[in-house]
Amino acid sequence: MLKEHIEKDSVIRLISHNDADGISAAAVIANALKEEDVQFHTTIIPRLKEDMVNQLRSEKYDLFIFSDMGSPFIKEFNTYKHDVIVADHHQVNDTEAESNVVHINPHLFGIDGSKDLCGAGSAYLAVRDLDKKHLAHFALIGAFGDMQGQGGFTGVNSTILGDAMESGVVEIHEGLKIVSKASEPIFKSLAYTFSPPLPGISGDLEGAQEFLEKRGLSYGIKFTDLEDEEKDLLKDALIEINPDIFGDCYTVPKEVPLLRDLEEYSYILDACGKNKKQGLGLSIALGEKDQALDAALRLQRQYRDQIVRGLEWIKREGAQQLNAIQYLYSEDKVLKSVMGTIASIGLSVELLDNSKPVIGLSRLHRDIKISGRTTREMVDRGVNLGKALQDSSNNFNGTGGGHDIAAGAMIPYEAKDNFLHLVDEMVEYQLNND
Ligand SMILES: [Mn+2]
Repeated sequence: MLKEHIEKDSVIRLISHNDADGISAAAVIANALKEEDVQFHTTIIPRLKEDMVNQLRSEKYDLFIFSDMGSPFIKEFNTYKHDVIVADHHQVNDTEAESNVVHINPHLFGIDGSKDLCGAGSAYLAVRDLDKKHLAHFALIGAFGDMQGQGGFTGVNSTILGDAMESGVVEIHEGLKIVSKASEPIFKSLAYTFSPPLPGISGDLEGAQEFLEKRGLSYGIKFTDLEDEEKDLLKDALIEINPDIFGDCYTVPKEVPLLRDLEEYSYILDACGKNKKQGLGLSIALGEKDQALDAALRLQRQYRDQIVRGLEWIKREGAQQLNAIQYLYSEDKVLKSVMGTIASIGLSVELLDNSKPVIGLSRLHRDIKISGRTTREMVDRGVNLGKALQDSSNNFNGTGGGHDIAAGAMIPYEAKDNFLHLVDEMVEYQLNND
């Protein structure tokens, strides 16, 4: 379908999600279309809602592409007069796509969309056979953004890694998996490394400084400026905290240093999205450098400070406990903006109890935005947050869904306490009935 539209010189409408995965998904498609000299119009949004689906219906484009979103709306797209491609990886319903709709989603093939293929990966599959294997790294950046690559790539992701290696765009080498090795003083590199988590150091600037001082390492210089002996000393000390800190690093050799590491690239896109500068993220992925990169770096610094502030808050206040879940609630502007992220990191650096899913709540006027996160172990024990948040939010006229391990919802403010209790009951039920 895409090939036909490219040949017909169609004008294409691209709609994607505003997180690192969604921006990477847009980057795959936009780069592919740019290379084919196709005209397209991209919009990156926080979530796809029914009113937008209905409003797009009347726009005059030949083809719509939805990436990292769209699967819940196949029924609506079936009634569009246009052609539609949906490249998503979130949970699906049972509506089958009509002939005007191409639906790419790992769940349709029994593949786990929370670990084996991300939205950018689905988008990559849409363009892969148009001779676009050199764009495979964007699929992997999306996977990192979706927390899918951290323990090594599996499933379709590893097939895509194969494409990236084969086309020479990505290289793998062993090293310390700490961030900003060449751009920040070492104590910040350590404190801003959230994956793999370094308990006592990740998100803790003072903890990171103490750790380095105790070992006689200067904390104020960059990792790349350390002597080889010091690097070895640091490596051994970090491996004692978390052996995963040393391992495969994935790089794009042709990229500028700031964007060379795939995982760090995903953090830059994440920082752009979280600060409502998704256009900046996409333009970087389309090749803008200089001022665009400076602006992105500023956003990243600011975003990391916000995460550290959020983690300090969790350390100070802890989470509110229910039977089967725990929750975080804040009306603070900064904390609200990083709620989902600090919920994930709080679990991984063990600031939060790993045996209970965490529900982060951020008040937005009359609504509450919910971010739910849990661990792979809890999913194996039966927890499905996507289902719990979908069913419980629907019960209070809200909307929700996502993955078993990470999900989101929006509910009216008044429903907050009842909603939390319902989610608590549902998770308890999932655990007892698996
Ligand atoms: Mn995604």
